[in-house]
Amino acid sequence: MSLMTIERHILTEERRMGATSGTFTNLLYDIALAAKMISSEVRRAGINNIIGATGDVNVQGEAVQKLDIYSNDLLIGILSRSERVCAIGSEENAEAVIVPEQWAGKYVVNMDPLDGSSNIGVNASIGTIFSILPKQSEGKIATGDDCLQPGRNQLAAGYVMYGSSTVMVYSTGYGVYGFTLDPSVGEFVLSHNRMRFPDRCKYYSVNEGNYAYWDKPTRQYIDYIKAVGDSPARPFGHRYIGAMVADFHRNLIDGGVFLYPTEESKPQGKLRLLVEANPMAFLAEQAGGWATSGTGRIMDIMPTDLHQRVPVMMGNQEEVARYESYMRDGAG
Ligand code: AHM
Ligand code: MG
Repeated sequence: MSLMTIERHILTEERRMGATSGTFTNLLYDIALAAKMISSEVRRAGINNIIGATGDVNVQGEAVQKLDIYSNDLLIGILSRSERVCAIGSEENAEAVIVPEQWAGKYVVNMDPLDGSSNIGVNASIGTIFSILPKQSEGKIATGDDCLQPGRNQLAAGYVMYGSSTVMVYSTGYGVYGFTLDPSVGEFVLSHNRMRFPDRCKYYSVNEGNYAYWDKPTRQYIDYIKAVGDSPARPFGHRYIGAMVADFHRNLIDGGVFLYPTEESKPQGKLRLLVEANPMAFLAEQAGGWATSGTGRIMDIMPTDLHQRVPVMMGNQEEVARYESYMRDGAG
């Protein structure tokens, strides 16, 4: 039996990228290690809440932390001492974390340590999203601007989904690969080789409760995919978990599109360009799909702010193109 573990796979990918120092491999290992630790904490979340209920102290006498804070602190702790990373942009931190000179490396990581955190309380899927970029500034110490790069600069991106099993999906620009955590041995093992969106778009994922607040072309597009018709076969099924990682993952495997459009009260949508939209857009394109803000390719947007938001539509390439034409010309 030949098992492809994530460690072996990452090593092969680094060679393909022409990188030889091992730094990139080790950076992805670090993320996979953090993912295993977060996964274990996620699996204990209900127990910790019971134990921590009286004074936020668990059985070892440690303070019980909220899962999103735990994940953020863990990832920043591991990455900032690894000597592989110089700056970290996190959804949980107002400013970029700049790694001090003695530990500074050559990569930048933007991340959402625990996305979909409103799902924690109801035992539904959540995820970690990451984006790896090259350092741009001169010198050893990074600046906050190193995090503000367009998505097309990404060297790698991925997510970890804490669902019925824990799955890590990543790409270094040579296709998309998914690994399932075998909790009995603590290894991520290749389970989804060369992931591609199926040609048929079966599902759409959007918070349809906001229909009344969407712009007119978005409403018209959603009306179209819900109407009975052929080529493409409609109506599409509707699936929405409320955690981008889980909604994206289903659409990637079964065929679909994910949307978070603008709303009257959210003129830029809800999702963050650097920590949510760009890494998922990188994966979407690598899996034969596409990702648009409605007016253009997400990965071409020049960021100006770490927490900038962007409207998102991604997945099946043909449907993303159709949505763009609705946004441009209105219903046909
Ligand atoms: P979060 O970063 O605060 O968890 O919010 C992001 C999440 C996404 O995972 C998900 O797609 C979206 O928010 C759901 O939002 P809504 O509840 O408005 O549908
Ligand atoms: Mg998030």
